[in-house]
Amino acid sequence: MDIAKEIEELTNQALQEIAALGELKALEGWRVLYLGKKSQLTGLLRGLAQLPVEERRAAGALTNELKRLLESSLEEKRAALQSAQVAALQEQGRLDVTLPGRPLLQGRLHLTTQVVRQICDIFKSLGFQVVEGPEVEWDYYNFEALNIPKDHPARDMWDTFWVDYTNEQGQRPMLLRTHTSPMQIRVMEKTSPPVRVVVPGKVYRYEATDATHESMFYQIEGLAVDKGITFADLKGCLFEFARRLYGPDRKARFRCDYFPFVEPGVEMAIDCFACTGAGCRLCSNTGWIEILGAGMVHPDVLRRVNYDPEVYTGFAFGLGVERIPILRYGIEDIRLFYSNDLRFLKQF
Ligand code: FA5
Repeated sequence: MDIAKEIEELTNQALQEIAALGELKALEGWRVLYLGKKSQLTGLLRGLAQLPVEERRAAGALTNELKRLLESSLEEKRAALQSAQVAALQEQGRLDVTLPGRPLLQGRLHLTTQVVRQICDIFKSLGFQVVEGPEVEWDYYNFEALNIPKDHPARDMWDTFWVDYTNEQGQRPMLLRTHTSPMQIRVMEKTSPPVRVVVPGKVYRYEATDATHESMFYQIEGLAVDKGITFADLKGCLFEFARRLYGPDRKARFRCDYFPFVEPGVEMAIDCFACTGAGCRLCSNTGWIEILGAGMVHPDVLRRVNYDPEVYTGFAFGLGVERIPILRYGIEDIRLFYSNDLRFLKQF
């Protein structure tokens, strides 16, 4: 058949049919029939390539015009049917277009994620690299390699969730990490000094919870090992961190503490925001809130990963993340962080 005639017939038929349609669903059927992949129009467009060159140009123009016409008819009809539908609903009193729309809830980063990123940024600017490690950990990395052998009383410092898995020797060697310190060993095993890393992540403790203690919380571990690192570097680095995070007016305090994998060991505390030192429920009446444990890496730990403690020294710290925003915003209970109450989370 002559292509011009075929197009004319197709146009008439398509326009006649669309004019008679009264529903959006039927319009979709019309679209598939006249504009779909298997439509006559698609056949015509495909056939253009086979036409002799002298006919191709005119036939191409006609076919493309048909395509445009069908597409614009489709859009016009769709708009007409939609407004008819709205008008009908309004007439029946089922649609009140003057009602305000329902706002969509907007997601945001969890407060902890925001603080973790902020802390990591501070340490990145001090030359540290960010790495992550496993939450299900071996006893070896969580305890033994950190100078805490089996049956050592220091294990009582970390009430542990053990994984229900027994090895051939009848031992349970797997646990949920109680701190991020196992990553000290993992990083040093894989790298030669100098090392400067921070390790953010979740840790777990089987403990009775209260306003400043959760059974799942975040820590950020820090480790720096090189020739000639001293306790002054530890203090300088952590004071600088506290200044950047809280501003120059906040007081920070170091006191002796014991951790088997450092010597000497310290704890760092910030003056309590709520009572500014007078003593309250949040700081257990001490005026201070402990935010991290730290110290010089123990020579035995260095030896275990084949670092020579006569050549290399280093410092490490482990920081409780939630205590940072607790101090900054005056949050009265750490348990609010992970109880999924949007009224709390939406504030940050
Ligand atoms: C440790 O976990 C050591 N791994 C820290 C360390 C690393 C010392 C490197 C030396 C060198 P500690 O158990 O004190 O230490 O915990 C460190 C910090 O985690 C605390 O200062 C506190 O801020 C936070 N923290 C401890 N227990 C909880 C808890 N139950 N809930 C919320 N934060 C906690």
